[in-house]
Amino acid sequence: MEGVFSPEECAQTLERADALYAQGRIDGCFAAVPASEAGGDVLKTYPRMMHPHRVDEMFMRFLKHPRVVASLEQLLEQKAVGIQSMFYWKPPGAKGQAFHQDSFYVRGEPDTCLAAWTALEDADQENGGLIVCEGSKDLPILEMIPTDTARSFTETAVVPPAGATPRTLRMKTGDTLFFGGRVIHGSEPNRSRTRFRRSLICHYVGADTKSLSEFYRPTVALR
Ligand SMILES: O=C(O)CCC(=O)C(=O)O
Repeated sequence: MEGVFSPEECAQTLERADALYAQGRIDGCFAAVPASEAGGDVLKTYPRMMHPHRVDEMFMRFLKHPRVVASLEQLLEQKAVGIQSMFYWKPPGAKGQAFHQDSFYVRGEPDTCLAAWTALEDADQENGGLIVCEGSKDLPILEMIPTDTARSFTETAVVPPAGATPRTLRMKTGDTLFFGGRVIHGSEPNRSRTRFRRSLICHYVGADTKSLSEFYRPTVALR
């Protein structure tokens, strides 16, 4: 969906991320390692922020973004609750994230997991934009096997079965992709020399969810 976040909202998110990052570390959210101690791993210097909505009012507000919530509820055909926010810097040279299904981690019962992946700046093949496998949304949860950690900061991956076709998306600043928890997705390294690929990634489940991995609690009411 194009332009879910306005240019001002994208800029505001980047500004808040900068302000949190300036603190160096926030327990339960991130801990940055100075470049001089990171052994060349830029993701140690720019680690993703986990659950920034738990420590920052603006991230909480954007987890509840009215246009996101309206789309989620249309897709889910019920009320949704927020379970996760993440902010990715993905600086030049950063590794990607191997193919996976979010439902593998979320373990919702019933399984209604939906992601809202918002580009805070243009994302494409060069800077490690999101890759989704078309034809994968109704697959069962697949086995995870060890993967190439030279290209992925995560260590395990699913192998897309026949009929699941990887496609790299081109997303403009403010665009949001909504996708279900069974969709196989991931990304390649950021091969740009200059461009970050900053994104806000939030996860939701239907309000009728009975059980869920503990990592995603407490859930957040969206209205
Ligand atoms: O943004 C990426 O590179 C991958 C993000 C992702 O796979 C996820 O949030 O589950």
